Amino acid sequence: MSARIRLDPSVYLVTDTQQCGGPTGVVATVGAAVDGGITAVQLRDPAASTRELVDLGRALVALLRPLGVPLVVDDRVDVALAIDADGAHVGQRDLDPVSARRLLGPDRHLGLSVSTPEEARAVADLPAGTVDLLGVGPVRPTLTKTDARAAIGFARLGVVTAASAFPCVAIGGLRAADVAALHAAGAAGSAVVSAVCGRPDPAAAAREIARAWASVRGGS
Ligand code: TZP
Repeated sequence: MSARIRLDPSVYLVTDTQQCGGPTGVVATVGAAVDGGITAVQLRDPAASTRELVDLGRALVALLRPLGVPLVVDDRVDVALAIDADGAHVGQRDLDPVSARRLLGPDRHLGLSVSTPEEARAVADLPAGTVDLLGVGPVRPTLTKTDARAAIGFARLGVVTAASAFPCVAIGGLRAADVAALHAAGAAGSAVVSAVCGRPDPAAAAREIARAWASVRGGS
């Protein structure tokens, strides 16, 4: 029986080392955001060296594991395994999800980025248990990811979530005020970078998003 970790994607923080002012700032931001109520963290730093990513990842595992907040690593399945993270997230141009699952084993989380209903439907053809969560976006234009695809908007987000057999976390230019629209479009959560990273009060920024999700979910 698989003991795959449970990841609540409702308030999903994706880290940006530059926006946080460096690796120490990432750890401080994540710590504050946990106080604010984030439910999952993705370590993302495409510009970091492997060693820098491993060092930052280990610091985040040390912070988050005792608090029970899952950490996944963007793109780098090798780093996720090296630091004993809770999982990984891959994009359409990264390691394919079947290979990622083979490396991760059955118990870690695996997310996959999609932007179209076709990509969302294709996930259903993968072997059972390959992917746990889809990241859908960018919903709005974003300055955070320089090579992001064109923004899909909220209506198209709804089409993608309807085509998906998996929970979907929306990403791209999202703020607390978007949560009701995301929920209405079938998203299970919002993944945010600049709404929390680099904010003067990341705990308050995270809390605003967490409260918005609690409210649309009926206070749960
Ligand atoms: N993938 C699609 S958009 C994006 C990623 C990693 C960046 C989202 O950043 P922000 O600052 O929340 O728009």
